[in-house]
Amino acid sequence: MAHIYVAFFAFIVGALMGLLQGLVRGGMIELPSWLGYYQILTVHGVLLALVFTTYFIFAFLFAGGSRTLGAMPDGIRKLGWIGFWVTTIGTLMAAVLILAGEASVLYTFYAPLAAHPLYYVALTLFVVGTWIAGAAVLAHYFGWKKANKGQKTPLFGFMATATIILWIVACLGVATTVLLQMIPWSFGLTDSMNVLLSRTLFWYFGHPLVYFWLLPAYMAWYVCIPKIIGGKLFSDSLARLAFVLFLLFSIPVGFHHQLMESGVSEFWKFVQTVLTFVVIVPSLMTAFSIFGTFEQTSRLQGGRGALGWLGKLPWNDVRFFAPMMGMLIFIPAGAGGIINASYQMNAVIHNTLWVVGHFHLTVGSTVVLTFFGISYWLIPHLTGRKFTPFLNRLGMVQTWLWAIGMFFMSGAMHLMGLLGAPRRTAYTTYQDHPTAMAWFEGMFTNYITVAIGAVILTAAALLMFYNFIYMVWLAPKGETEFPVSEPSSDASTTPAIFENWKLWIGIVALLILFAYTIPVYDMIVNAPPGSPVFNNLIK
Ligand code: HAS
Repeated sequence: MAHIYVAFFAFIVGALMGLLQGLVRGGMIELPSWLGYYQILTVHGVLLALVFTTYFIFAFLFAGGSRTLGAMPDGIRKLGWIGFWVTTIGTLMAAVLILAGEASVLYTFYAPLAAHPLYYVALTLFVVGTWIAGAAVLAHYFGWKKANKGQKTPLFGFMATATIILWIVACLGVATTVLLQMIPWSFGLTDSMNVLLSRTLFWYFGHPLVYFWLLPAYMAWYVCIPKIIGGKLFSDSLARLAFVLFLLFSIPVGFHHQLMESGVSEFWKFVQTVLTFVVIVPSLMTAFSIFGTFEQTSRLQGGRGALGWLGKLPWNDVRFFAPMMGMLIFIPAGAGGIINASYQMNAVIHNTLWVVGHFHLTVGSTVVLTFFGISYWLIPHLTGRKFTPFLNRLGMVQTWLWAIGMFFMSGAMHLMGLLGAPRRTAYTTYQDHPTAMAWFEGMFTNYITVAIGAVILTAAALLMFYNFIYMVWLAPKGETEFPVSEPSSDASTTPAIFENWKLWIGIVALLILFAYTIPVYDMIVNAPPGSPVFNNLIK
């Protein structure tokens, strides 16, 4: 619950900043002089994409671990608390600096934009805190494994372990650039830095970061949804294989965020693009598994014909409906990702609003709607309250509002991006504001449409925040189930090799060395003159 409190507090502040941004870009309001556009964009991105997600994920992993592996031993629980406090100190420091206007560097904090040096210390604490909390998740799982030698581990624990290993390996990149480049540079110990290397280390982390968000949503799809719809998971082995593939292939692909970066040779971009297309496969396997689960379950309940089984799904149960809406949205969102990863098409969409549309569909809809769906049973489960029909109705309305708001906002962002609307700009730097706005005048290619979507989304966010308050303090006392599905028939035949973590970590290391050693060596040896500090650039 401690994680959930921080998550939802960050959520509501971050969401309100999103509203301000939509209205500013729609030309409907002007920010007061003491509040910068990049400052609110940074608050929005950091609070929603980093703080809300990370805290929610740890809440889910800890709760699910206790549910499936047994109560956490005291020592491990203490480790979890230490992780929580270190992360929270980092979060508070970062929040104060952003609000003070000392770190308006957006959630990607690209050099040569510079924040206050303490901001990088705050980020370090954030990452170290999550590592400590992650160590607690791993210790719980490996403790269970030791005590139950030879037995197959519960699927939830297996998936949580893959997610945390992915996170720890991914963070090595961002930790390297922050500790070795940004901290010395921002404290004035070095007077320039290798920006290309820093961006490369960031994206080594930045892409697996999106799977750190996605995998817990997939855990709910694989482990909880089958139970909610009254069935069993289609295949235990297929689910484990998908997570192993994510672990292997989600890291050596960061160059697909740098396809337009001149300092990386086309060969290495090609290699990492191929690997990007490999990491699409486990998502396609997931789609297959989920369809399989839906169809198998519904047919057992009497669903007939090619599509008749659809009618058997519990459409009016928000615990199913919210994640299901996320799944549906992931179909176009994933297709958008495949477009982004295709070199020539990336040249069309890179640095445009299309990318912002893409991540509002992926993390902002697929992942977040799934997290809302989880909240509707996880929070009452933890607070000892009931999942009431009233809460279900509120949840259904909230899900529809979120999906409709996102349709307008993200739809308009995609179209405007295709027409060349740039991302991340308040139009103050390179064109007269009204002239720039006049480029986009269509019904769906308009900043007004983005703003309308943002207003509907804010209504959805406020309702979600009310639902959170209801679930914590107002709902009647009682019990709510933490749904965990039984594995279906093939569970006993799940190959033992999936539990061989040393093997998977070894392969991860080899793939990373293959994809990064030569290009990183090139960047260091042929480094261009370093970039000076531009800390006044965006104030
Ligand atoms: Fe992405 C940029 C490529 C997935 C997030 N991405 C971003 C950024 C973010 C982000 C935040 O190649 C911006 C970063 C920045 O600030 O600059 N992305 C991909 C690819 C995938 C992908 C290939 N992205 C995600 C996910 C994210 C996310 C997931 C967050 C959670 N992305 C890119 C690229 C860029 C990029 C380039 C850089 C662009 C640039 O130039 O700057 C793939 O993983 C997508 C695979 C997904 C699928 C969909 C499978 C569908 C499923 C649902 C099935 C539905 C069912 C329901 C079962 C193939 C699993 C049926 C139900 C019934 C009832 C019918």
